[in-house]
Amino acid sequence: MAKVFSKLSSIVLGTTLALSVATAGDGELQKIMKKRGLTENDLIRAAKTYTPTGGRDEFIVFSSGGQSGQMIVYGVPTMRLLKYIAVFTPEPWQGYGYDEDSKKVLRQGNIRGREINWGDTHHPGLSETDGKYDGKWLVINDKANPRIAVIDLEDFETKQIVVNPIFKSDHGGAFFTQNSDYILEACQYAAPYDNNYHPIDEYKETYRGGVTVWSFDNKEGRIHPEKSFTIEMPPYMQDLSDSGKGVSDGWGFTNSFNSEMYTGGIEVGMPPFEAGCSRNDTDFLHVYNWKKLAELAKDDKNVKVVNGMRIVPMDIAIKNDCLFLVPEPKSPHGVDVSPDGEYITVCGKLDTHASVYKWSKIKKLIADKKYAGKDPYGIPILDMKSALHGQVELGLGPLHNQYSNVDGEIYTSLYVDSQIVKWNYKTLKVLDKVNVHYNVGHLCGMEGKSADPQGKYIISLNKLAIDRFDPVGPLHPQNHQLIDISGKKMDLLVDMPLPLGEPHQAVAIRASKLHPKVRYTMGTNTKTGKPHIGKTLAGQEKVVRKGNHVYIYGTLVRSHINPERVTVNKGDDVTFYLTNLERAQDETHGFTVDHYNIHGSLEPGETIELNFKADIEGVFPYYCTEFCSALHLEMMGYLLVKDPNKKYVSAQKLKMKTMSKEELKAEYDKTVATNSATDAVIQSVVKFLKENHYEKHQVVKDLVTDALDQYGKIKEQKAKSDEAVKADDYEKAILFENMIWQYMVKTADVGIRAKDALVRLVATKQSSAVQAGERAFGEGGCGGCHVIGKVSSGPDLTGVLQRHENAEKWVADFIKDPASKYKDPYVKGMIDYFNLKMPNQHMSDQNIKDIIEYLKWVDENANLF
Ligand code: CUK
Ligand code: CUA
Repeated sequence: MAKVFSKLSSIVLGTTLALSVATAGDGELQKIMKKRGLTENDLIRAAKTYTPTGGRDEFIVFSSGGQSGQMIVYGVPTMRLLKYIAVFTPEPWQGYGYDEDSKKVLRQGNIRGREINWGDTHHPGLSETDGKYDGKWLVINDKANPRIAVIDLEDFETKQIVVNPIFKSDHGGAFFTQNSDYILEACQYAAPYDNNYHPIDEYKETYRGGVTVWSFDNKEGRIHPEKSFTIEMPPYMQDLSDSGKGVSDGWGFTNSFNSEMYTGGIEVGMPPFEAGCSRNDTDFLHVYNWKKLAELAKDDKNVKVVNGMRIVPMDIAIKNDCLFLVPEPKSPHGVDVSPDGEYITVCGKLDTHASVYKWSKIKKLIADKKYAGKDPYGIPILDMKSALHGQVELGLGPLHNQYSNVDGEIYTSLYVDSQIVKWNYKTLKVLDKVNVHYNVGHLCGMEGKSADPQGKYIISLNKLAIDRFDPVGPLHPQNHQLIDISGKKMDLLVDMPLPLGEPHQAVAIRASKLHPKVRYTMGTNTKTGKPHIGKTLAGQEKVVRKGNHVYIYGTLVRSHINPERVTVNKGDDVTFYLTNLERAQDETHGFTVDHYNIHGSLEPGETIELNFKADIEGVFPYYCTEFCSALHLEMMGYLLVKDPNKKYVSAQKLKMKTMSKEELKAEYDKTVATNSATDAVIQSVVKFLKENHYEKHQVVKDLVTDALDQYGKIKEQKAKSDEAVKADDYEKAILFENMIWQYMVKTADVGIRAKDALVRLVATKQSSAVQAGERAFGEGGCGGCHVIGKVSSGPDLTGVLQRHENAEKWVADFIKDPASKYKDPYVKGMIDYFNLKMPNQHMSDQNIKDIIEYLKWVDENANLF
């Protein structure tokens, strides 16, 4: 323990700003380039994406996780993975699907009573205000099991899953309307709305497509199924959709790829779907007035209800001028509305063109009731030519579009050509193309589908990785490629393999728009945001038995679980209510009972519920599964399950040698002495913090609150220790003194972090030369011998510029060529004292100049070290 203490005090006293990064001078850079075969362009690309440790990203991307049923969060431009968000699939790290409250969310996704534990996520959508991302909510669809999930961007947790009760699959969702009043979800594979069998020969009569318009409360972040409705549509296999915005707000646009209403049947001698679905030259873009339909749907007269879903039948929609069809080149895929809502670009997978429709033209055709005809269901068809602004030849397999901040600029993915095309949807001119690897699906622009696209980057969401990465077996990762679009030519910067599923669409938002919390109000059920019924505060821990059900109200805080022993009978139902008492940032605890297939993740302030039946007899350790502190391994306890019908014979007690009373007393004294020395260190930190008015800086204040929180627990332990001493039980007293030491270490740990942060804040501002100097000091290896504010294996450099005449030059010369001064009596004395010679670090003149600036800054702030 004494050793740990001395290490601790040296950390406290030696608090420095030293950095430790490898050196990289000019010559070094050339060497690395040669060795790694890098070009100058590679270096420029690296500089555009590399972010030094501690740096942040400008944009945050939410990518679908494809068949993983999850979402993937990463940063741009670094392409660093930040999180997987559990959505439709159990995810043990987050406890999702392993604790009761998250299970409730997951089970909202049951379909016809069946638990479904995966999803095929395709299209994430960010909530909008005036068509701009507001950073509040994230939604995503599941194509396989038609569902929409809502994720709260305050904590990145899934809060709601809503099943579409009439669709059998969905695809064209989830798309927010421009003020997030509704979320559009289009059907994919047409099927009967009810759950009954209908022969496929009755496809045209009984199979249906459609678009569900989910009512969303943007304040509360929940979908309200009872206020939602579905627009009945023909079984044309609706595909991608987009909601209008700006001038086209109130309308929705949905593609389709089987206006042939082909029904396949290889086994009965018919050509496969792929042939039959692309027989016609055109399919239909569905254009519908969801806003007007939402009003109509409120009246029971206008709806029929199937499986609880309010459906507006086609004839009602037609009668009220709310549903139209516009021909589009066959088997299209993406449809994307421009930032102002005036242009609607449709890409046909089988057509080399992109077709740009103009909203004002469509609107006029509707107003003038100028129809080119009607489909078999009586839906008016608008004339394609009259609705088009124009078509542009882009290349093979155009799929999806994104917009940038430049007026008219649009980016389109070419699946077959494996290219991205930059073009202008107003002038209909192609501007640039770049190759990607390989077979791109969606693109992700920075807020690129909002009313306020940011430009800067486009991410190519590639389907295949083929030869891009080290082989990992026949199943390859996906590949997201970051492209710089700030220049005239696009420039592919970097690849990122995604090893989780096949992401379809991703959406990006400025990081500055997100404000996630770091802790919950104590005892929160994070899935509801309300106080948890099992909320337990320190001192309230208890075990309650009700019949065969045992309820444990426990707490977790560094580094113990309370209670540490629980005994139940075989066959009992067991409920653990656990609360994480921490307030400190990032102090999550995990919890499991071995063998019982449960796991919880407790973020600071969170309460969770874990349920299981203690159906096997034995001894089951339980423990914290996050390495939360130095004593994390000790954060454990035992669940003992005994069979009430069994007689247990007690084992022979081993005679163990125990310590004498004198030995115990000596150990007690030693422990107390260590504690008071540790306390002195803490007090020195506290003094520093107070003198420098830590309370003026919120970041530091939070850290000090965390530290004092730990320190405040000492009093109670001290009372227990003193009580044990009074009762002559030194063994117990030592244990309580050890507990005190634990709290002190935790206090000091956070206290030092607070001090470091405060030094940064109160020191005079560093000029760029000082910063460069500090970096050079660290990277040049100076910190190996010199610790600012402390004599280490070399002299303290505080005040070094006062120690010599014409000191700036003296120090500069010395760094440049130390050997030239080895004979200088002062230097010689130092060499003898430290038994070390200052080595030549081959610093550039610029580095040396900067270091001198840094040393001046050190002197200015000498009182802080
Ligand atoms: S889809 Cu996958 S590449 Cu579901 Cu948006 Cu086009
Ligand atoms: Cu808490 Cu490990």
